[in-house]
Amino acid sequence: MTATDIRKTPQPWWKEAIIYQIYPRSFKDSNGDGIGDLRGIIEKLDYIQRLGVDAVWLNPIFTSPNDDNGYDISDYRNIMDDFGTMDDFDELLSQMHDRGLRLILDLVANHSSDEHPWFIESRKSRDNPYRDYYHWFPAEKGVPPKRFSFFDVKNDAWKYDAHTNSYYLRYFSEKQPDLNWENSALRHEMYNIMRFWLDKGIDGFRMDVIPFISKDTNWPPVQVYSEGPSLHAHLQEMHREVLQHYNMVSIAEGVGVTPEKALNFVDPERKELDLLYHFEGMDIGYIPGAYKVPDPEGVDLLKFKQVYTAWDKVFEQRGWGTIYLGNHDQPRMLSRWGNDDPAFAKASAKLLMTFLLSHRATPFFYAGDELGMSNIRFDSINDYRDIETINQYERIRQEVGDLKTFMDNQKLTARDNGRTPFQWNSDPNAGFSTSNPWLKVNPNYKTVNAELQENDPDSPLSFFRKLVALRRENKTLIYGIYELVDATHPEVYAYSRTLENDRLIVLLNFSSNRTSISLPSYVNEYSVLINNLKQHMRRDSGNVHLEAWQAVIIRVED
Ligand code: TEU
Ligand code: CA
Repeated sequence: MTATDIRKTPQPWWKEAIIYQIYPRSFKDSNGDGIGDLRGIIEKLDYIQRLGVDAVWLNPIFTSPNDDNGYDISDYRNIMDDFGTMDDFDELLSQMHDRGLRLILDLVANHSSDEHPWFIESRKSRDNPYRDYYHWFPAEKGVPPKRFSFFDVKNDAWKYDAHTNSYYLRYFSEKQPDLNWENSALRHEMYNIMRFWLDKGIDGFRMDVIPFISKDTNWPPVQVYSEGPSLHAHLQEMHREVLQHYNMVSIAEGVGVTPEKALNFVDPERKELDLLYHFEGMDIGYIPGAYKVPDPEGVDLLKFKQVYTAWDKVFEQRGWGTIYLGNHDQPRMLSRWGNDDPAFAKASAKLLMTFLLSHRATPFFYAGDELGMSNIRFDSINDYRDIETINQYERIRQEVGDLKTFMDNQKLTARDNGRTPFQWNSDPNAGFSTSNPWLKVNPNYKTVNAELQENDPDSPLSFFRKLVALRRENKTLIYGIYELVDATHPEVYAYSRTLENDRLIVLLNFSSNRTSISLPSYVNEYSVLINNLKQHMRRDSGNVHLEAWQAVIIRVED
């Protein structure tokens, strides 16, 4: 897309937006039950607005038994008791809109809770009208063909249900039965649920594991779950029936989607979805094929550069990208990709923000990362609340595996590391709650919290606000062509962003060592737009010298 294209055709709001993700359970507890809630978010809307972000993505807020913290929905048209009431929701939405903030909800359409009325009916008998809302396999036909479950203790996605002598499919927990999208009646139920929330005025949906919704019900052996036979037919029907009728953004959680397949979801010509976020970056630094085992070699920056460069290329002509380094399924980005040692935490937190806000992609920024929140590194399995960790622990225990190594690995990789309560201030429970929180607070909250950083010009929080303003003031950071600089440098990730005759270069030293890199030959003079350290970036002839975790964006001057 050229600069004239951008000027000529008004771009959708979500291309220029920064989307702030809030895990409601951990953001702010307003009624002292130790669980975050909608009124807590309302209390903090001024804070959110002052960040300068444009939209908020809330993880599921719907009625749920919370087997998987809301990703198991038992009533799609009601608010989870823990989080408040529909009146609270209406108040939140209207106050967000008053502040110019958009609201994106989390649509969990691949599966429901087993406590949803549909499933309660479906499991009653083989001829129940709701039977085909789910995937059942009659046991007299033998054992169903292998399907993998992320959360099952034996990774077996078929769960036997004696009442009708059948198995039901669930890629996740046994309380999350997969919905049958090959059944048109179910699809239209889901479209009505989407209209219900869109008619209330929400601004979009993040769609949970949406690539998985289509299944070949002959159950052939498959390795890839994100390319079911009718997947794109379903998404095109969803677009026709619902999405095209609203000014909204549709975002695929692109689990299993490769760069080659991404445009099948978000090429505007296909009239399916708008955005997709991928997982390829999230595999870096883990041993391939093992369950979240950190690579002793750590993060391979060359691989990291290759992945994010490849994903920028996907959207060079059509579609639009997204970028993230943390969310509720990932450990804290500071601990995973930066260095949370106090000597480097501040600099590396700011460097990671600079990475996220300087790509040609919509940034998804996870609440707490603006403070440099880091992994809590639980010692005991009893501290964990995440079904994924708990069931994996049980699997290894049953296999008489190495639980100590598993627990050590979870200190870097567990999802609960990214779900600890938001650190507001140095009051008890970091000001998140007046009573014991549902998940322990990181003990570093006395030194890492929003109140301490609010008026500190050198804090990660202040730096984030500066970056948000910089991105807004420089369309080159949003729309500029991306080009990798020095692909082989082992410590520095550098890339240029060019829009017409404006050229910026982003220089990120992803290491705890001082290093240097030669600037492209076309650089003579430059001005510094932002630097995460007080120290200037030293230059001698064609080289620049970067301190540990130093992040600098320069403008090339003629
Ligand atoms: O995640 C889908 C998914 O693939 C992740 O569960 C990830 O692969 C897993 O966490 C391994 O790290 C979505 C939601 O984001 C996640 O929170 C839910 O647990 C899951 O779907 C089921 O709804
Ligand atoms: Ca609460």
